[in-house]
Amino acid sequence: MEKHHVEYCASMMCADYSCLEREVRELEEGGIDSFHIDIMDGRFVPNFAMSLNDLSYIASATDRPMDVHLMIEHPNNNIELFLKRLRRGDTVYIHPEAEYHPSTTLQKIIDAGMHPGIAINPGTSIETVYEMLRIVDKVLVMSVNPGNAGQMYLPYVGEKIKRLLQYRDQMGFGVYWDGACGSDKIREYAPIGVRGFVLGTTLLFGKGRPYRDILADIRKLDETGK
Ligand code: S6P
Ligand code: MG
Repeated sequence: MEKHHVEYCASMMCADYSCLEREVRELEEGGIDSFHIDIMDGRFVPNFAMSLNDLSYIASATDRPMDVHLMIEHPNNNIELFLKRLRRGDTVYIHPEAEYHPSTTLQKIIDAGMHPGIAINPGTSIETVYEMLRIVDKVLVMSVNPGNAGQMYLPYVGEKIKRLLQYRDQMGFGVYWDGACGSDKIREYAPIGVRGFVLGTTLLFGKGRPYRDILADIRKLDETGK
């Protein structure tokens, strides 16, 4: 099997905001692949996380790609607010459950030169997003209900990921993991084809160890994988 580079994204809602500049720098020096920005509206999910200003700041502080996860109702209404703060090659995920015409919103993301993605909730079936799999570059599978960091993994999501992986080559998308990502998940799912993992409180943040050391340990987990 051909080995590919597994991508690790730092979930920035878990970062220490008293020293955000240092957080970004140390994650970058530690070899993080991208910065995951969780945007919430208090309606689609019962929380508020990061703001447009956080996104602008982090995007200005690093050359690494942004990975924007919009947990908001009807993102089409204000997608431009996000797109204008991003660069070509960044990724924007919308939740198809939150949009009447998700493919219209995805087209705006494509037209802006960014990677279109869908994030799918634990309770959302592959069947309901099937047509969109041909349009998107990335599918972010939520293994917790969106809204908070530090939640428990919902075990029924594993089966869905395995089914989704069967379509990935034929339909041309990468599968990404978001929520409660522990080393056991990387060990099991990187070798069978999950392309990237969002790292939050479970593995990366608040551990009292340098990000460089943690990320070096994490990279060893996927070394056997395809
Ligand atoms: C959840 C959000 C995620 C979390 C991430 C936190 O609403 O979309 O990106 O920030 O999952 O990771 P952890 O390891 O604390 O669950
Ligand atoms: Mg997220």
